[in-house]
Amino acid sequence: MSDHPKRYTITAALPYTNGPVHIGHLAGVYVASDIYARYQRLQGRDVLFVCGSDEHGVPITIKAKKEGVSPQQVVDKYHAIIKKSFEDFGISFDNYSRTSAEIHHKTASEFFTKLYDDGKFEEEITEQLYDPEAEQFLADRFVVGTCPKCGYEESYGDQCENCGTSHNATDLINPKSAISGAKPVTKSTKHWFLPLNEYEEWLKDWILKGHKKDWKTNVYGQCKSWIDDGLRPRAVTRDLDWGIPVPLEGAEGKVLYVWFDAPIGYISATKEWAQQYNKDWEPYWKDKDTKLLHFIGKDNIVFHCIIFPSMLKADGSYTLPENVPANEFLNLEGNKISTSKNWAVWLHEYLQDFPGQQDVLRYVLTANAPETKDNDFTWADFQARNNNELVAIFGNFINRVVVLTHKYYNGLVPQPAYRNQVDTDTMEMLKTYPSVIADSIERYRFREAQSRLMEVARLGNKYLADEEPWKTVKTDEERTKTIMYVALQIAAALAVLSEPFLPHTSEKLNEVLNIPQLGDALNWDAITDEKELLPPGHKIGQGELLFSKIDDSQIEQQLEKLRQSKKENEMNNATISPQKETITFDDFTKLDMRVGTIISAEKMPKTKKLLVLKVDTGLDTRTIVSGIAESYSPEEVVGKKVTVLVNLAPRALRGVDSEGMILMTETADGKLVFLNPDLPDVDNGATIS
Ligand code: B3M
Ligand code: ZN
Repeated sequence: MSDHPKRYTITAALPYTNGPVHIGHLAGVYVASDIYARYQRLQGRDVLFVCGSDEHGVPITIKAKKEGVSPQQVVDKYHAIIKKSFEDFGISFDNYSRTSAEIHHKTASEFFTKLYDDGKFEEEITEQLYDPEAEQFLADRFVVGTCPKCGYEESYGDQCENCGTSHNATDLINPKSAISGAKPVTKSTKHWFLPLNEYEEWLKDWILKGHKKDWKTNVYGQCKSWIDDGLRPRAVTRDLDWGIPVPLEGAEGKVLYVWFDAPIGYISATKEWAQQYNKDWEPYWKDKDTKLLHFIGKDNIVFHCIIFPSMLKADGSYTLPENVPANEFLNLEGNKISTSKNWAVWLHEYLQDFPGQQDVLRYVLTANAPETKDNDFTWADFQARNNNELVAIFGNFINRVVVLTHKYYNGLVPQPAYRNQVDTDTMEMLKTYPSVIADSIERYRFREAQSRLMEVARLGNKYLADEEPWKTVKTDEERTKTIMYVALQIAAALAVLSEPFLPHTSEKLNEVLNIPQLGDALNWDAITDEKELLPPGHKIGQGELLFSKIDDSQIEQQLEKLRQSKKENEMNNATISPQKETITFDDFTKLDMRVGTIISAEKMPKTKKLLVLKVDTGLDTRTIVSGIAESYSPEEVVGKKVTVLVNLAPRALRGVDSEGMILMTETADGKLVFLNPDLPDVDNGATIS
């Protein structure tokens, strides 16, 4: 392994405090960062692992409005739930802070003031969107409209959820206020901007030409595309009454933009921790020999790779992130996880429904971690991985070793005799795992690392199955001792190596094997150095089952919960939209609708919703861009008969001219379906009237 920095500052994205934490957050950020932090601590390295609640920003004010309470009440409620569920789940933060804490307000204000005093901001009076009905300026999230880049009609003011582009609210086509629905007007207001354009060259050097090629391809790719698109000044203040007041005269009614203050939250959390333990916070952020790592989900990449580093650079005294190992998204039973649709597995509910089984969820989320692409969580897979892997392989091996050691030797590790080739090969193999697992973790490949860990349990199981101590015990006492000795060493190695992944299991296993009694000697390196992990004569503890089977009824209960959410959503969506304004017959006859057939289809690159179709309309073959990619795959639609509005003025979507529109309707659960003129003997080009 390469040499290591003096210390690690590991941050995990601060969860928004407008709802509890779900498995999507865990799989994207928290389990991975926790494995990494625990692993580095086990290696004896100086680690600081921080996180906290992100309590500002518009989503929280929206939630407060909806629930008829104050934003502070919203964040107090969810901060408590989130903090407790992280603790119960075993995420080993050194400090879990919150951005409404005084120390954070102070830290963020001072950060802003220093940049302001150093002349790092541009001050500008700009035209902002203002809701004349609600009489307030509209923050990004309060504006929805059509994305100028991909044509998605429900883009937020700051970012399009469809294509991921970040933009300014004034760039939206057909903007609408999310508060009143009113068409916003523009009104002038003064704000402070960080001129990202001035950091473009530096970012190019640092990320593109620098050593950041070892960043994950998804992260590097997003950064490159942002930089290549050209960066623009970015407002770091907002007209809003919830947040950290802008610490300047004449800035009343303005607060720091949430994405300006939130990442500073990592620094405040460090300061808070340092105060508590009487330490110096600065080396964790300013020493050259500190490795700063940000664990985040893919929707946060621009903020952690471009904007926050530019802020740190502007200050000048900070180190920059060494890596930003962002994950993709986790889906649930084939659908996107959604807080508003209650399509999620909530951590605090899981902990209630599966008491003592934190590690099962950790295991499954790591096994399916969306490291390089979006992935799916299903309850069937959860059950199978528990029953067939944790119980049948890991648990079974340990159980056999412990039971036999008690049965044959009263719980004492036996003195081994002659080692044959199988024993030597097995011990040699065991020795290789610490570095193999470490190597995967150091490269942020946690699913690979965990599957290597399971190989150790498999190695143990196979060894026992092949050597059959339950048979040799009748014929060869010495041989049996050797077998059990080797098996016990594998069990001890598992206790150590499983800690980053399955901390509760590791703790239990330590008790079962009575490892604390051995002192500090038993660590990661001891396995490689082939020290005796459990010396002859060591007395192990009492057996305890590490894992237990999860039965169908438990799974059924979870699936029923999801079905319930689906039903409730369908009921909420079932509202029938009112009839539109009356039109004349002439108006109707202006529509030229024809029967057509889709003859080819492909996904529009870099979008989730759009398919580019070639449609035979009977008149011609034309290109139509249709927003159906979440309902149909390209293969499914080829050959379908459809109804096409052919005389719609062409419009460009993502640079492709769309020459018409395919008529569709939506099912109760949100799937788009064709109005399919599936009649015999109707040819392409037939008119509909
Ligand atoms: N609160 C996370 C999110 O998108 C956002 C992260 C802040 S990290 C400084 O849920
Ligand atoms: Zn878009």
